[in-house]
Amino acid sequence: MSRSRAGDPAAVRDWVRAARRIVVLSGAGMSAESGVPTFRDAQTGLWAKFRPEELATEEAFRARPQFVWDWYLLRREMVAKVEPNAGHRAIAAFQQRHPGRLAVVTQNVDGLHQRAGSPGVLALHGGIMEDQWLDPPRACCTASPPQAGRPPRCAACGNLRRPAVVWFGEMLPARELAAAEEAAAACDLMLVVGTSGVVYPAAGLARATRGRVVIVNPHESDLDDAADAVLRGTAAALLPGLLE
Ligand code: BV8
Repeated sequence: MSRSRAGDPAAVRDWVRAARRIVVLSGAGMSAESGVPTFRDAQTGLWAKFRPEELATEEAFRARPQFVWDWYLLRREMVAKVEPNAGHRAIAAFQQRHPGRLAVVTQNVDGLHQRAGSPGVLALHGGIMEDQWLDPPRACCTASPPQAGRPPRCAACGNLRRPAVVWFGEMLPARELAAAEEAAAACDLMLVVGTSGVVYPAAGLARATRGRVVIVNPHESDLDDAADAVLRGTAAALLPGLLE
């Protein structure tokens, strides 16, 4: 039995006012109005041209390191050119006005919540602007800077640099995931913004929470059935009015 019903922004605004602990669970749609393509929008999604298995996995990187590295470079350059949107800024401003009342849990790797000024962002899938060693680094790897290349590598042993993101089939960072699970369990309201709800364990947080679930999404998502209210609209248009 679906709990979701067409949501009324005024009612949700009252829920926000009454909530002591709020979690925002965001996905790629949170950054769409900043100009960052989402993963699954058919015409523009990052996966429209490729399937996730082809690119966002360790196997894909080991098989075609330059191809995958170049795809991340392209995304890194795009993210570097965009700005947080009114939705990111509304969340950060709310956190400034009400310290400790709202936690951001994001699936996004673009760093836009952090750049908008949100403190303590729980980035479940890492960050695209950083990279790390593909294999555990040896003394030679850390002795000198990686050799330039696509991807860069250790001049001595050939260990490759890889994007510091969580690929499919990889465990999420334990600290961030535990903190996100704790926040979801303790909150009395969860705003699920801009996610198709396809990727786990992140999407599972919206099903595990004790709090009311509100979805902010212009389209249907896999989490609509778990929602107490669905606001059919975009992050930048709706969040400023909800988070006063
Ligand atoms: C794990 C980083 C345990 C990389 C990402 C087989 C083997 C192993 C695991 C699995 C398996 N089969 C399934 C799994 C689990 C798997 C999974 O969930 N697969 C899915 C595809 C079924 N999960 C994992 O592998 C996770 N790890 O389970 O570890 C384990 C370990 C070993 C062995 C077994 C188990 C790791 C998942 C993390 C993957 N990394 N990102 C990179 O970015 O390159 S996920 C990637 O998808 C992004 O992080 C993205 O955020 C995320 C989810 O997508 P969304 O954010 O929801 O984006 P999407 O485009 O789908 O939706 C956008 C939404 O926004 C839409 O609804 C749209 O309507 C809306 N929208 C559009 N515009 C706006 C808007 N909303 C508001 N405003 C707007 N303006």
